[in-house]
Amino acid sequence: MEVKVLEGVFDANRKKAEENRELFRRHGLLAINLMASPGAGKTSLIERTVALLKDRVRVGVIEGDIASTVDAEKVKAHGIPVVQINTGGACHLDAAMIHQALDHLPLPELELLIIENVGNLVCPAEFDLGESLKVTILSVAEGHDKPLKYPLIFTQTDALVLNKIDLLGMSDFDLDVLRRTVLTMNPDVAIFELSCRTGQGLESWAGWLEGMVRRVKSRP
Ligand SMILES: Nc1nc2c(ncn2[C@@H]2O[C@H](COP(=O)(O)OP(=O)(O)OP(=O)(O)O)[C@@H](O)[C@H]2O)c(=O)[nH]1
Ligand SMILES: [Mg+2]
Repeated sequence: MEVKVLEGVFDANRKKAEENRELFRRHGLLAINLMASPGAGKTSLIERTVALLKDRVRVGVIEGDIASTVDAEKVKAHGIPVVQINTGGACHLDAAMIHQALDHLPLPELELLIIENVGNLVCPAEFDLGESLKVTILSVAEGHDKPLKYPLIFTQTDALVLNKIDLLGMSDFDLDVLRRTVLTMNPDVAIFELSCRTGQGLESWAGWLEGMVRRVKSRP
């Protein structure tokens, strides 16, 4: 019985996600589902990315949190459209929440939509939002063993951002082990090593993202 209930939940989510995907396709919009543990640097990466791209790419953001508008306020200060979703306890965003939030964004004016998921390496991986790309952040402070412990999110992700590389000398984080582990699980993943604190590596990430936006826009 429990299994059937869960299947129903995933099935309903899949249908809504397809509706979102079609909406993004119709508007020529690249939608990113940004996932990571609490504190890995999702909001910091959004702020840095917006600052780098906002003169060239029209960006909108959906902020997902269990509670508060802290992150939405930080991003709003950059002068772009932002919608806050408070899940009220749920540990992830789902496609229906995104569908509702999209009513409050000027979709025809946007080229890139960044969705900050709830901080968690487990539940967000289970729910398709209709996104064009999944991007996962791992920060140096969390340790290089996380892909082995939370394989689904690292196996599915299109890009992995390794954040907080400014802390490399202060921890036992092994970049080679991390790269080898992730590439064994997910050989096509794009890996970016950067620091939202110092700015190192951000140009390369932003350039890749802008290329993805242009690619989606040029699709017939
Ligand atoms: N040293 C260092 N600190 C960073 C870096 N990026 C972010 N931080 C800090 O890490 C903390 C958490 O960053 P956030 O961007 O709020 O992380 P988040 O993933 O959005 O967190 P939640 O939304 O709570 O899940 C903040 O104090 C940031 O200033 C980095 O590259 N290096
Ligand atoms: Mg955040």
